[in-house]
Amino acid sequence: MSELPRRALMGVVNVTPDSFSDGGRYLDAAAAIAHGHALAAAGAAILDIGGESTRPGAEPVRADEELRRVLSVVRALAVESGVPVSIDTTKAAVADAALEAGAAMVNDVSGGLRDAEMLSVVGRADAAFVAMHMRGTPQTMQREAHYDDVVREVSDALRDRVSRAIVAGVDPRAILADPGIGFAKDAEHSLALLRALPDVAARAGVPLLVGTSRKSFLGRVLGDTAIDRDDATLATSVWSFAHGAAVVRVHDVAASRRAVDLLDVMERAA
Ligand code: PMM
Repeated sequence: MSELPRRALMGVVNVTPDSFSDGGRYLDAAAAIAHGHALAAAGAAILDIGGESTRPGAEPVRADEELRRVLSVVRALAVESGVPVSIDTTKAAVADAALEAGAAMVNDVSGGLRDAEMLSVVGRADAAFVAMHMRGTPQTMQREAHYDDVVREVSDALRDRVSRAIVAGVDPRAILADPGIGFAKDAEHSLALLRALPDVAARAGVPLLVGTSRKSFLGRVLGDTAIDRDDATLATSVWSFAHGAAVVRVHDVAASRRAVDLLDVMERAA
């Protein structure tokens, strides 16, 4: 996958019992595959399949269990969905098997830092790579949300992750950087990064992927943690594309697709 589509929506397929918004809904492979088809039909340009929750405090999953959850889903959707499949993992062994099964992209929330083999696996397969920023692990990350200048520190860390990927043989045109909204960031950090997306992209040196979908900061910044997070996600999807993001990762693809199509029409009219 060397060409990334413009303003692509990445649809989330979590094959986990414990993801924060949809844990347990698609744990069965047939349900996950059906959900992937529905997201592709709703306008997802990429399907992101994950078998390990990254919610704060989530229990780690062994590679064999992660593979048991995702591999048949990756294989089926890579062949049948008509859109590229991404594997959301920090483990090189899982990435390797998923790429072998037809995935075209690896989405690594550790940006290639957690597993020393990850970047060479991606490079060898000539796959696309999402380098996300986080600190620590899902167990420890909330304690590490301390920055003097969150935009500069996250952007510089992303640039470093991108450089490492290029050195390891990943095609620079197939790399996306992701500021990692909510990962070792409090609500103010997440807002600051969203406001500065063009700066983050310029400093990171590659196009951005942004993931705000259903995250808790949406309620926190509005002072109401009981809000409908899918509604709030729409505003951030449109904002992210309007400020230069190449890919936005969402659970409710149909709603974001309509909002982003409207953004395109409004921009053309202008
Ligand atoms: N967020 C989650 C999982 N994977 N990957 C990237 N690149 N960016 C994100 O923001 C991101 C991610 C957590 O959300 P989920 O548990 O609902 O999938």
